Order: sequence, then C-alpha cells, then structure tokens
Amino acid sequence: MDTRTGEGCRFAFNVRWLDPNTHLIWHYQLFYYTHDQSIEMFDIKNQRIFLKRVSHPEIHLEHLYLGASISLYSRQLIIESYGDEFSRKHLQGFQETTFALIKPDGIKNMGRIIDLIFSNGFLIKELRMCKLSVEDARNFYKIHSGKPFYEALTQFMASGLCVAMDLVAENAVRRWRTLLGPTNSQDARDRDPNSIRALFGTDSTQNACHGSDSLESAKQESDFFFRDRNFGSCARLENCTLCIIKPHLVFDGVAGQVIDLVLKKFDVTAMEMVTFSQPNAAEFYEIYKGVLPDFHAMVHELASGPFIAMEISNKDGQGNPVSSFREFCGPPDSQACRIVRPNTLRAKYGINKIKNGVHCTDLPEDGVLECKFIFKHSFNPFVDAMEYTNHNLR
Ligand code: IDP
Ligand code: MG
Repeated sequence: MDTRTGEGCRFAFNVRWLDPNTHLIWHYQLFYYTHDQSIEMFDIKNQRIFLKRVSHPEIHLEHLYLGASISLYSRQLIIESYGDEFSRKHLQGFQETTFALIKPDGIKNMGRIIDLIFSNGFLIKELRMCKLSVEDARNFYKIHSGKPFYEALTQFMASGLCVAMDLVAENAVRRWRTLLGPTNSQDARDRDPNSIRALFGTDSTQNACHGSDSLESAKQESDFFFRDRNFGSCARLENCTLCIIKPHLVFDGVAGQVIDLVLKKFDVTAMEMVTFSQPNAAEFYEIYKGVLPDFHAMVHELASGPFIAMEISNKDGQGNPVSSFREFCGPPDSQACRIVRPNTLRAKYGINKIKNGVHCTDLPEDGVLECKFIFKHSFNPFVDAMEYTNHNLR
C-alpha cells in the first residue's frame, strides 16, 4: 500500500483496546495521516474499517510512541507496536528514549527544569520522585566506584529527593546531554551559560541533573528506577494533600510552570506521572458520583492521558495543608475563578469547569486517603481495566 498521501505521510500502529463492559480485547490498526492529522482505524479480527478517517488536531505524531495510551471517543487505546516497516523505520530514531534524573541540589528548581524539558521539545514518558539510600546511590553510580569523588557523590545522591524521568524525543540521548551542559557546573557557567548545569548546578559533584550517555545506559538506568514501583518510595502519607496536574496541562507542556508556582508556597514530598483507565478515574472520583452533574466529563478528562500527581505538604511539615492548598488552587470553575480569584492556579492554567488545570483534595480528612490512592497503588491502564471488569463480573 502507498504510504505517501499528498504532502504528508501515513504512519501505522497496532493498538489494543480492552472493552470494560464485555471484557473483550480488541486489536486495531491505527493509521495517522500527518497531512491533516487525521486518524483511521481498521478492525483486525473482522477485517473492516472500524473508524472512518477523521481529523483529530488534538493528537500529534509525537504522542504516538510505543506504550503510549491515547484516548479516542472515550476509548483508551494502547499503542503496542508499529504497524508497518515504513513507520518503524521513520519513527524509531525520532522516538528515542533517554533517562534523566534531577539530583538533590536541583529539586528546589525542578519546576523550572521540567519546564525546560518541555520547552526543548521532549515528552516525559515516566516520572517519579524517589529517595535513594547510600547503597542505591552506590549501585546507580557503580561504574565510578574507586574514583576520588565516588564517596562524596554517593553521599550527595542520598542526601535528598531525586526525580527520575524517561524523556522521549528525536536523538533524545544526545539532546539531553547537550541541554545539561558540561559536568562541572562552574565550567558550564563559563562555557555554556544557558545549560541546565550552568543555571541550576552547584559545583563539580552537585550538578543539578544526570543524563544517560548512551541508549544502553538509558535502558539500564530507567530499569533501575522504574522496574520496581516501590523503589525509593518517598510519600509521607501524613499531613498532606493531593494535587493532580491534569492531562490537558501535561499535554500542553506547562506542568513545569505549575510545579514551580506550587514550590514557592508548599513542599512537594512525592510526585509521579500516572495514567488512569476510565475505571480508575471513576473510582478516584467516586464521592462526586450522583453529586456533580459533570461526573462523567471529569472522569473522561482524568483518563484522557498521563497526569502528574504530587503529595503536597506545608513548608514546615506541620498541620493539614488541604484547605490552604485549595485556596491556592481557587474555585473549581476556571472561568469564574478568573473573575473572583485571578491569582490562583485554576485562573491562570484552567480553561473551564472540566479542564480546570488541577485537582486538589476537597475535605481535610481525605488528604492522606487520596495520596494513598495514588502513591500506594500501581496503575496499569490495561491490567486495571481488566481487574475492574473481573471484579464487577464476580
Ligand atoms: P556526567 O554526569 O556528565 O555523565 P560522569 O563523568 O559520568 O559525568 O560523572 C558522574 C557524576 O559524578 C557527575 O555528574 C558528577 O556529579 C560527579 N563527578 C564527575 N567528575 C567529578 C569530579 O572530577 N569531581 C567531583 N565530582 C565529579
Ligand atoms: Mg555519566
């Protein structure tokens, strides 16, 4: 079949969808036409067109990477593999993944660092805040064991929180290393003053961020942090409230700006990128069911793509931050918020009642519960939908 269509290209992917009602797994071929950002789907089992070609300007080619979950007409599709050789050849290099780590001295600037990640064209595929033990740090940096700086380096890495991330972009490994700048922060300030290490690093050991030096080490380092979801878990689960930077803001690449504003007033004591299935989102919002008329629209937004969840604590670690953080977010409807509370997060970053930028815990007694819901569970949109269906069928 011809893969060239007019001025653009046609890319093919194999995707799967788990029907939460019938518990059936459907396999489709999904075609993406760059010329008009249109999507067409073909039902593999029944050998027929499932979705006629329709333009979806909200979906960009860079969102279609392996393992991505995309939401199409309330169906959550998981991209399993490339659908043809043309797509594999053209997208594999374009979709390189590297591993990035914000080191303890970079944490106070993590909002600005994450903002630079987005503004330089990277997508964040995984993100998790962790606390390394000295032993973890020794393992992570074992290739440097025996070097004169090894002891200081590993002590430093275990001295505070870190944020681990998988970044996706064309030539991601090289581009992230370039954005980091020279290893020594002082050299970076002399030679590359706009690099991350120049802007946020401290000295030769404390240099704000790490970046993998090859595709092989990216894979190894990503596995080190992400294979075991409980690794280095740092959620306090007391005196806390939950903030979710909703999928529409993550999609728009402004999550770093939100994090930066939050850090000016509060501590972020745990953070993770999570993708919810529709059943996960319905369970999370359960208390609003039958209470808020927008329940279904809210569920749909929350399950529409990855979001960033943060456990928020007061700066002194004392007291319950639920109500002060709600004040900081503003009333739920962003349009009203812009009139009555123009300096709040929802006024600045929300669009309307549903896409209102952030979720925050409502009731003082729910802060810990909501943080546990996020930080004590593992979410795999595919498996969760299956378990939920099993549970409901029992
Ligand atoms: P990289 O992080 O730029 O890849 P590596 O040589 O792999 O640099 O070193 C790993 C980390 O060890 C550096 O990021 C830095 O924190 C620390 N380090 C490297 N060289 C020195 C040094 O000469 N003195 C002190 N610390 C160093
Ligand atoms: Mg290195």
